[in-house]
Amino acid sequence: MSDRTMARQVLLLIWFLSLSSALGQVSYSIPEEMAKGSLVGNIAQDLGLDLKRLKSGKARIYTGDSAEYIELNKERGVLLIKERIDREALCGQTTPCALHFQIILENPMEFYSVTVEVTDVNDHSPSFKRAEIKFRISESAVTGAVFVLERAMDLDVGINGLQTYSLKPTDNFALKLQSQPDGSKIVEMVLQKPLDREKQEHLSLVLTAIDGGDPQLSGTAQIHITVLDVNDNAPVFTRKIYKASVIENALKGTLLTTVSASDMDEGSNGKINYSITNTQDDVPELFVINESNGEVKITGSLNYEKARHYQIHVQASDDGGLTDSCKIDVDVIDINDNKPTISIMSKLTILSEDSKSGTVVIYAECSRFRFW
Ligand SMILES: [Ca+2]
Ligand SMILES: [Ca+2]
Ligand SMILES: [Ca+2]
Ligand SMILES: [Ca+2]
Repeated sequence: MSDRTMARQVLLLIWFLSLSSALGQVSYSIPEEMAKGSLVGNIAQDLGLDLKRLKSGKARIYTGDSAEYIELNKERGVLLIKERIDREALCGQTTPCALHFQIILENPMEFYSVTVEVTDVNDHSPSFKRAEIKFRISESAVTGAVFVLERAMDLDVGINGLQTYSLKPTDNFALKLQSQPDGSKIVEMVLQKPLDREKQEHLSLVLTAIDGGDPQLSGTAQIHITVLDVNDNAPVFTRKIYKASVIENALKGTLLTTVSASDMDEGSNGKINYSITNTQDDVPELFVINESNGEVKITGSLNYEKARHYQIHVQASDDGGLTDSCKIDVDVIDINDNKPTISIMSKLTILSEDSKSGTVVIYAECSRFRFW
């Protein structure tokens, strides 16, 4: 930064007070972080002192107990940066930030008050203490539900300090900022669109904090949301009607068919139990279902002659009590398992010698037990 540019930035105020010794006051304004040796101000000119007087008066800076950031160059009659000034270290969030010191001369004793205002430079980005914020939110959370987010910090002040936030993406959540009396903001996100664990179990959002410097600086925090399951899906059978056929002499334990249902929920909300729900017939005695894998097996003796068809009603239920049902149409296949029986309907008790050829001796009916 050239001296001329510097001079333009310097705000100068001089008051001379009529005391026994000529007491004056001068103020400068400089940005923080100027390099060592940079010009603060032409103190000799601004106080109306010549360089000889500075030397003869052994002009020096008196800061009391505070650190000396600024030095007096008596040869040039100027104040220079002695130590880099960090406004944040010097004043924190206090504004304005200024250095106060005296310039003391002897023979005769004179002293002048000097105030150097240190203005802020946007040399800090807003930042979050935690780079990751985690939430576990139920998929049943209602629209309008509010979740408090973390605030960011920006060590700079004024326009260089934290100004606002943004949240992306905005598919499910919207950002809500609430201004506080102290100027800070409560940062929240509000559920806009219900979550659905079955569609998206994990969401990632980025919260960005932005300051008002030129150029703007920003800091981000990742928001990780795990969507917790609720039992909002019932089991669904792959088919409403299953068909099966079985020979009537099938052994106990023979696999008839396997039914299958699925449930989009997680854990016990999606764990399916199968059961046979017939109550009015002998299906429960003849068939059994494996409650976890849906295998339907023969557990009793079938008999084509007794029943040729069964309808098994099966229910799938999750641990939350949601259900679906299906039926199995079972055809029993006939096996030739009945020996013919002969019933003698009538017989002639006396067979005469002269019976004509062709006389019916025995009328027999041959039948198999059939029910048609
Ligand atoms: Ca700063
Ligand atoms: Ca800043
Ligand atoms: Ca379920
Ligand atoms: Ca669910």
